[in-house]
Amino acid sequence: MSELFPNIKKIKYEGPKSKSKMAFRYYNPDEVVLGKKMSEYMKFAISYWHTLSASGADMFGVGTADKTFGTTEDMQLAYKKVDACFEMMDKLSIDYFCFHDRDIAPEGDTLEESNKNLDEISDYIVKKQKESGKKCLWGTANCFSNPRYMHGAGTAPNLDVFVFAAGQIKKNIDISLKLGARGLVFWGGREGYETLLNTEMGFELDNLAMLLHMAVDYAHSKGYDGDFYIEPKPKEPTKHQYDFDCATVIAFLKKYELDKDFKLNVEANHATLAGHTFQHELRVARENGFFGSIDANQGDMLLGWDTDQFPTNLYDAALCMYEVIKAGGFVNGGLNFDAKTRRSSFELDDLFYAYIAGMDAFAQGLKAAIAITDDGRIEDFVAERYSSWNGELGTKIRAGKASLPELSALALAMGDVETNISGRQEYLENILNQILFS
Ligand code: XUL
Ligand code: CO
Repeated sequence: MSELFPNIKKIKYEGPKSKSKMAFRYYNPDEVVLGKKMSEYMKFAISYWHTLSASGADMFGVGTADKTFGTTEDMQLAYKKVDACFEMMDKLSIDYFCFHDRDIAPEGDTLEESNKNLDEISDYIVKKQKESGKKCLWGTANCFSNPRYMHGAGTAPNLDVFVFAAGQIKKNIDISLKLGARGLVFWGGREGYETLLNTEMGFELDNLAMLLHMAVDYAHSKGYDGDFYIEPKPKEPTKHQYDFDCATVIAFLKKYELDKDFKLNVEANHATLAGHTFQHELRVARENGFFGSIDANQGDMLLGWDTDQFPTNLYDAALCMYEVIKAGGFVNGGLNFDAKTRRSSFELDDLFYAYIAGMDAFAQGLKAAIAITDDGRIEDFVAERYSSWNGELGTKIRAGKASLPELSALALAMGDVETNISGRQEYLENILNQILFS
């Protein structure tokens, strides 16, 4: 079969001193880190939609990148995209891909027709998976692009829309399972509101929860024992999205007794849109036992929208990988590059430069995260900061065995707090710089 990226050879690890334009300088798939090959630790994934479909179109102009791969006929193009995806995975040493149903096969005039397209293309993907050993990290149903979802899908006021979404999600579960996915993602791009003047918020949230329960029940009935993820995002396209951030989603999952089934898929640019750092969102997920998977990208802090850039910020990559390590690494999840090249980076080669940049940044991030623990100064400082709790009284309070009157008596005897110690933020930031750049 002829190559779709004939200019690109398989990208090799050549080390930091390499002068090659297309080489990994830090990502060495076979290097063993934390007891695993780097490729197994990172579990990088291609995002099918941005990589094979996004053309660089924006609100002010049509696409700049040609992703027709020599054909414009819908189904032929769908086959070509599969070929392109598998060629890229091979050339970049990426083992996983993530997809929406509508990325891999065109939507037909009816649900039945769309499902038939999915059956046909997924047969071909399974064949390519068997030949290559490549895997599906997660699948998701696109219940936001088609105009029928203008008011939402699981939260639509129109019952027919809810029913259609349920049908689409059922099929997506079938296809995801067929491709061996270990994750099912739910991102509610239009599950929210534009104005409360026309919205029954509680009614909509009840319905969304019901839809998710049905999805879990159905997947389990098919023998699925992988993860379910909600991917939080505060806004865009909807003004206010119900899956605002990790804390909001956790409260929703607990309220509707979905917390045993769902984890979180945390995306960097969604965190910053919610006014949080990426590390904050990962920490909230981890501390509450909801850490699952990651959409690795970055935003532009001067812009207020989701730019989905390839991640190259080493601080963020390091602090992200620090949280991943502390969470015990990925189980069913991984690092999906939910990222697209800039509109002006329109050549197909740019896709490779972008993935190499993201993978190298995360490889550096992983090494830096390990170095933070090995260095010890930051973690020792944190341990010392809380050391006043190590004695008998602290242990008693944390065990829930102290009372307010008892502590009041101690406070009265104390008179006032006599000592406090500095948080030493600047000292710690300097250490982080040393670790990252020395
Ligand atoms: C949108 C986004 C989605 C989800 C899957 O901002 O991140 O691509 O990852 O629907
Ligand atoms: Co995403």
